[in-house]
Amino acid sequence: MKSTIKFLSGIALIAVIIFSMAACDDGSGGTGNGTETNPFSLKAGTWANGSIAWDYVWYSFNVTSGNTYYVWWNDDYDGDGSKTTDILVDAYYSNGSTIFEEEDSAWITPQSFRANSSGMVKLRVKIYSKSNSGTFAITYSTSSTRPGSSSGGGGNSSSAIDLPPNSWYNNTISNGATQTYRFYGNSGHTCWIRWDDSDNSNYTADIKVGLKREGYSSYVVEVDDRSYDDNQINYYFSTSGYYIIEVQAYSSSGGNYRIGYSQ
Ligand SMILES: [Ca+2]
Ligand SMILES: [Ca+2]
Ligand SMILES: [Ca+2]
Repeated sequence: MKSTIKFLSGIALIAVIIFSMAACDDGSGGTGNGTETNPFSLKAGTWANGSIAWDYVWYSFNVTSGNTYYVWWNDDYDGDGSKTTDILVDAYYSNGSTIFEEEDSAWITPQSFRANSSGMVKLRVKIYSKSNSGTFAITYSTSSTRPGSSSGGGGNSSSAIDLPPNSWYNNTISNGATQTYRFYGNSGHTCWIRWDDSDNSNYTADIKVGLKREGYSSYVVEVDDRSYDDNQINYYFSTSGYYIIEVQAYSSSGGNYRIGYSQ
């Protein structure tokens, strides 16, 4: 009896190995059709651009038990502003057990998990609001640093903090320091950059703010206190691309402030 069980489990093991080899990503990415049975395979560190209208879109990658994995997505509200729909994401092991469910955001902070078994993990992307179909991008890595790529819009090689649209980012700054923020500007749109500091509120830092295109040294909006404008810059983008907001501590004593943008 024992030997029969051993034999059968040996067959099962071989079947599992053959199946995982067949399902294994060859490293090029881009296989699959996005269904649950044939998910798009993700390549570590590479952004996959997706679109969704009403159904689910499935992605997969293979994990090794004991290793930690990080998943990011770039969508409307929680991304760099280049994607047009808001998504929720579930993650499952191949046996169906849940890793995370209904997660809304993974841009500034990735969703991470330590694999408790080896094999395929599936990500199920669903649309947050059915009236808002559009684009998103998703990726994973074994490193906690968000992968950069022009295709996914995450190519942040600088120390700039990626700023999601329509939300405040709270920060502190010391005297004489410079801090930078990065976001995606869409051609044909006007962006509003607003901040609260000691000039207009109870925040303690006095900051001055400027705007430049990523990779350029000249400013498209010069660094200025701008308290006479009620702490805001509005700028019309004639060129799409990444822009850098530069914040400089203006007073002798630093402190805290908040900043945000919309377009
Ligand atoms: Ca979301
Ligand atoms: Ca001032
Ligand atoms: Ca100021």
